[in-house]
Amino acid sequence: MKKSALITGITGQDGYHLAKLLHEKKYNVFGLIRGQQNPKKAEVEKNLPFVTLIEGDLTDISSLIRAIEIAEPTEVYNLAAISHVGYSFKDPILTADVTGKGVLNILEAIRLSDKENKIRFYQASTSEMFGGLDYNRPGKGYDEDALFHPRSPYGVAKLYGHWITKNYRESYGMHASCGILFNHEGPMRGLEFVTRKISNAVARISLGKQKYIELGNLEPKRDWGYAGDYAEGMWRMLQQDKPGDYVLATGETHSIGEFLDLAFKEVGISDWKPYVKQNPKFMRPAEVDILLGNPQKAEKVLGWKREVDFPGLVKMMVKNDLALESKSKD
Ligand code: NDP
Ligand code: GDR
Repeated sequence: MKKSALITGITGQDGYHLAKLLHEKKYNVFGLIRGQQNPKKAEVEKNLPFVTLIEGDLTDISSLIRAIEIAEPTEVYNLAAISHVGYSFKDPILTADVTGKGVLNILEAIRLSDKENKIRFYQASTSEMFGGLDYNRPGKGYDEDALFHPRSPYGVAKLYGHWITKNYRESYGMHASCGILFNHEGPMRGLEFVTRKISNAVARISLGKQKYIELGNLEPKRDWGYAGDYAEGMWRMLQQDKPGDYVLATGETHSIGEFLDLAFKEVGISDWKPYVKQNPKFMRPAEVDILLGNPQKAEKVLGWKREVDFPGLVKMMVKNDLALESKSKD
């Protein structure tokens, strides 16, 4: 029987990569899209023409039950969230409703609809649950057993989503897994995230369309991988006989300064300082200073390994933005 997947967050970066992967693997792919006249709908229809879109919202359980009735999925991937950490400080209640309680809504929708308990479920958990403070094992990195200490309304809401998923696994025997993913980026990353903001600005600066870029804190370090590699890991988690939680990460950490170094070098600029201004507007009330993941379990159990390294990722993103910006007029 052909497998069928329902992806929430289909308009996002990961929705794009996962939908492509599942289509290659011959799944019927359904995507939950929110809102009347969602501005990203046309783009999704163009990029992912094989996806059947179903209107719904993570905060509306009736729409989730309906989506499950229509898609009859064998797998559900819950990628939808208010996912911007900085924004979550501005709208913490909405973040709790979507990123936290939204997970409960979709789990309940599955439990109520799936009488035979056959649907496999993936929850998009995050390295933001660790928070960087208890970084007490330098060189080893956070693994599945490390302490959680979220530092933002987003991280706190995700921690609820993580634990409620584990609770449904333990209480109802659901095949429900959490991928604790460290930052993953690429050409489909939203412009509001720091890597894409930089790659886009570097392209525009080199083409004379922009003079400088405004950023917040340049010190934080992140374990940055390529989003395409991480979609493969999500799928592998749901192919296991037993559900579980897995860290996906590169095992390397780099500062925003290092990202700037490589990105500007890509367009022949060796000193980026004249092109970067700091603006407190982009700083957060609490910061996650350093994240480093330990993906040993995923490597061993899932046979997963990232393919794209840090310089390769930066190069890919700058080249993509150069091509896009060379074509567009503004
Ligand atoms: P994006 O921000 O690119 O996408 C988020 C998606 O959630 C969008 O499709 C958005 O739809 C949707 N969404 C937001 N609110 C709702 C709602 N109320 N109902 C239904 N859909 C909604 O995120 P990514 O693709 O980068 O990340 C995917 C998931 O993985 C997220 O949950 C994120 O928190 C998590 N994650 C991401 C990491 C990363 O580095 N990318 C790392 C670890 C975890 P719309 O277009 O309508 O706004
Ligand atoms: P992050 O990603 O918070 O790690 O969350 P983001 O790219 O937003 O920030 C990374 C670091 O860069 C610093 N920073 C800036 N960030 C943004 N967005 N804009 C700026 O101008 C800027 N200047 C400096 C931030 O302070 C931060 O330290 C991402 C999201 O995808 C989450 O959903 C996901 O869970 C985590 O990655 C893992």
